Amino acid sequence: MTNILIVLALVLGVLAIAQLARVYELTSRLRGKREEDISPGDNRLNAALWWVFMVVYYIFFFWLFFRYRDRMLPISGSEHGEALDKLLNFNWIILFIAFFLTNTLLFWFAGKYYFRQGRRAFYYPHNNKLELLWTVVPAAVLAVIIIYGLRTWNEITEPGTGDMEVVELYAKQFDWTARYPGKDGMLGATDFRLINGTNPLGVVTRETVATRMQELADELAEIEERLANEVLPDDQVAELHDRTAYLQRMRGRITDLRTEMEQDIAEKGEASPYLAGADDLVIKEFHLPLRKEAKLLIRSRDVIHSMYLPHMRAQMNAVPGMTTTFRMRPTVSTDSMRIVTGNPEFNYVLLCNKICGASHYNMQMDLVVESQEAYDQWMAGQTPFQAPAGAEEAPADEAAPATEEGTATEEAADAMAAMNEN
Ligand SMILES: [Cu+2]
Repeated sequence: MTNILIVLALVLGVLAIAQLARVYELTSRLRGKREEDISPGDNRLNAALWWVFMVVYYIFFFWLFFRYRDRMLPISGSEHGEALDKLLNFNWIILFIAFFLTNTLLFWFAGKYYFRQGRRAFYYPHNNKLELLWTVVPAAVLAVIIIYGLRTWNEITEPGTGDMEVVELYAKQFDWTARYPGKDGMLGATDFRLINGTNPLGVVTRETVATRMQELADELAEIEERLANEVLPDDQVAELHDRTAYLQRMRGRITDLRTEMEQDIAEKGEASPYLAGADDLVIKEFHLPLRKEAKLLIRSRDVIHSMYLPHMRAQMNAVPGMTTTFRMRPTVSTDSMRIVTGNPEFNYVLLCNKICGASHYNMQMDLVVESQEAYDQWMAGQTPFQAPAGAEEAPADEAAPATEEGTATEEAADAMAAMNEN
């Protein structure tokens, strides 16, 4: 109700102003004054208003600047972030100078050189010195900004050496998953064809390959049975045949993948990435040790996302089909940042910074930066992707243990053979 009243008041207000303007116009016409006649008083008033506008504009600018200062990001939580902040502040100083210089000139000229009867404009068509000045100075300033920016960027994106904490950040619509290399310090190979409910990142191990084969075989057998025993409408039969063809293609590709895997294992032995996946940690938590260099490997399952850690001043696109990287060294722990910001609830947050779909806004994960000891303790409490043989809880129920792999494959082959006869 109040809203309707406000809208009504606004509409009536606009109408009243329009009517007043009309009355003013009519009275001036009655007084024999033409609409386009502008008195020297009008000109003086407008010129003075330019000055007033400038002052109000600057006051408002500073008010906004100080009023919303606390909404800015706190100090950087990472080493390279300090260099980036310095670069940004340097740019701000230049921007402020250019802003005040150009705006003051704009208002000054408009306020000072207004129209006066009988006063002729000064004819000043060209000045080489001035042209040179306003070309060379901005060019030099831009060159400094670009060189300084490139140098900072090169330092940030250097590959880095020495001991680094490797973490994979996997983006999909609409969440993040982290993967740690586990005890062997090596991330396992991945393939998107192996993605299923228990293997969200498609980690390739002998077990996950066997599981996926079994899944395909099961579905093929189920379709086979339906086609044999049920009376179905034609379009559904066609659909099931399409599905069968797809599943068979998929099985062929995973068979290729298995061959590739076995060859790699035969060549490299323990160093093969296909043997490194079982102890990986695939988790919905993101921790980093304080002051240790971290190498983030960023991947995406579906569309382009962006790994964004605003408090760390870190951002990198997550592009399907490739791995992008970002190297950084956290220098402020979560606990310290809570003191710095005066917010006991503060958490570093990993956001998606590409509009990637309907729930993009909610695609986030907390980052905990803690001491090496706390980090090691947290890490020790995590369950590997595939619990070692003999462990109580197997993360993937259907995953056939390595020893039974032969059986699973045989079953799959049987099912396929049955399908192929169709
Ligand atoms: Cu996203």
